Amino acid sequence: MPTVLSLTDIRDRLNRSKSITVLTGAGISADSGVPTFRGPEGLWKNFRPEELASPEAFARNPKLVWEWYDWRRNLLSTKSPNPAHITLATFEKHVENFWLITQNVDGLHATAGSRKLSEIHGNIWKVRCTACGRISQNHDVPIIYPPTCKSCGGLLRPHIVWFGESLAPEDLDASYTALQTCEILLIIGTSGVVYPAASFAPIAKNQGALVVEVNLDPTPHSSIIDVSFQGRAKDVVPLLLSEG
Ligand code: BV8
Ligand code: ZN
Repeated sequence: MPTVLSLTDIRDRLNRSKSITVLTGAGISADSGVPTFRGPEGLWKNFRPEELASPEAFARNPKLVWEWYDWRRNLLSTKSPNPAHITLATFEKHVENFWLITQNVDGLHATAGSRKLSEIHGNIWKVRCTACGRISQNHDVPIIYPPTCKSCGGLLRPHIVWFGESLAPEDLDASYTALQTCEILLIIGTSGVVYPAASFAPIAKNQGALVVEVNLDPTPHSSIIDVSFQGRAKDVVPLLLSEG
């Protein structure tokens, strides 16, 4: 009979743990008013991912892809971190080995103060030159199309990992190290359908980590999750990571 661990049990274990890895998805930013991808109000409801978040789409129609990202940047420019982001940024200071892996491109973890962080799908406020590869911050709202590189005049693209593109090796290395060494993996607000992030829970589980999930609904991970808390990230995360 699996032991039933209460929120207090998990909070105490998180407070005592020397090595914690956290994986977040769009659900943690939903409480900041940022639309998720696959929910009823999801971003993808009007488009198929391949239509916009892919190198083929950008090659075919860069203006359309930039219009979609410009719309998202405009929306995000009015959003702020919520208590879940802020709690994680504070908590990282109290743990010997802490790493936060986010699939989100909204930049809200960095804004909240998280520094031990891998933005494995990139960041919507960074652009990359398609000609010379230079990466820079760009907060222009709206974007004046076509956005061009200050160094070489090349066309800029969002510095985001699109479907069919590889993740940055340094982000994968940092993520795998964190997953293979953590005592606890805390998964917050992800539907667990996008790879390679969808393979992260089994990696931690296989090396003996306790896997805890916070989500509104059950997910494909739920079969290997040790403890699942059903609720909003902004409510549950501060309870789990409070000093107690
Ligand atoms: C790669 C940038 C290979 C875009 C994104 C078949 C099998 C295995 C793999 C594949 C396959 N077919 C294709 C692939 C590969 C593909 C993939 O996984 N496809 C999926 C759809 C099957 N993966 C890739 O292409 C990756 N690259 O594999 O490279 C390769 C190798 C060598 C050489 C070349 C290539 C790249 C993946 C990255 C794609 N980019 N984002 C953009 O954002 O503009 S992915 C996109 O989905 C977002 O980044 C998002 O973060 C991510 C995951 O979504 P979630 O974060 O989980 O969000 P979602 O809306 O789905 O879920 C929200 C959850 O929160 C829900 O569970 C909900 O219940 C919950 N929630 C809601 N509100 C709350 C809440 N929880 C708590 N509180 C709340 N308030
Ligand atoms: Zn350039």
